[in-house]
Amino acid sequence: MDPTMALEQATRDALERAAKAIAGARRVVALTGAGISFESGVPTFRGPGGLWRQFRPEELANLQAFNRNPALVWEWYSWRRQRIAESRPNAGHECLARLERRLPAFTLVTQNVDGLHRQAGSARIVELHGNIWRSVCARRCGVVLDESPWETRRDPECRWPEPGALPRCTCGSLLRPDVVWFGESLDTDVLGCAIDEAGAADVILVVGTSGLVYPAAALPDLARRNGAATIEINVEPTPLSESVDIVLRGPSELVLPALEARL
Ligand code: BJW
Ligand code: ZN
Repeated sequence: MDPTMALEQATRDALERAAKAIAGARRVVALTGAGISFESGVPTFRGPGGLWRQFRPEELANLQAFNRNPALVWEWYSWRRQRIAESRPNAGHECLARLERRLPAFTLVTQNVDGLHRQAGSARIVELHGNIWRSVCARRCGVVLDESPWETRRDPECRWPEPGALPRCTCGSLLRPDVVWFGESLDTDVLGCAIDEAGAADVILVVGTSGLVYPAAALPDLARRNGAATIEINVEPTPLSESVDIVLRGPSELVLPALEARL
């Protein structure tokens, strides 16, 4: 079935306008959030079935929680890794990977830590909040352990211990997930790159994010103030919906292929 058939007439009109903006753009940025991975089976944070409905962020997604109870935090991240390992990129991820190959300059800025964009074939990716498959030394001695399912190179000194024990760095400190927790600063180079790309974009696609978490949530407005057309793809209204130029209301796994079909 043509994916557009499932979308409202209003969305179909907006799709035409969005496709026109993208086709005329030199530089396109996509900012993605948890919603793009929902159909792949990766839970979002907020909303029905979201992680924050089942778990309290302050008990799991901050440094104080890790220092207080690293075993609990690692248990949660290991469970999430398992969920992600069982998931596959969906039509939305695949579509963005194709847009990167097709458009003159396309950058993917993601808040997601699941690695599904890379698995789908995207290459030019800015991971704002880190990656769940990487661990780093909690004392920041520089050691990084990459356990992505597709990563074959391993640091032989630094690996997961017996079940029940916590992973340790070669320096003796604990390893922690290489993700950005609340209250932690984003990597300066990573954030700088996202700001440069958003500031230079002619079009920014904002896909599957609640637009509540900063500084990521400020990127669409930054792009708009620098002259970009702003397009939101989401199943629900968000605080960003009011200020974007085009709203495409629907699931990204349907809307993105429908948009691509019009390019
Ligand atoms: C679909 C769909 C489908 C579903 N198709 N759509 C300025 C103002 C106010 C506060 C701050 C500010 N600057 C900084 C702050 C503090 C804080 C913050 O933003 N707080 C707000 C919550 C108020 N920010 C920080 O602390 C950041 N650090 C920082 O700025 O450092 C400097 C500083 C420090 C201290 C003080 C001040 C400045 C760090 C933020 C780190 C966020 N970390 C997390 C966890 C990552 C690790 C992990 O995964 O465990 O990142 S929190 C969580 O939220 C995760 C996500 O990346 C992030 C965003 O969530 P996202 O992706 O938007 O998901 P959801 O679930 O919220 O939304 C899903 C959406 O999809 C929904 O809209 C659905 O409708 C939609 N959807 N199915 C399309 N099929
Ligand atoms: Zn170390």
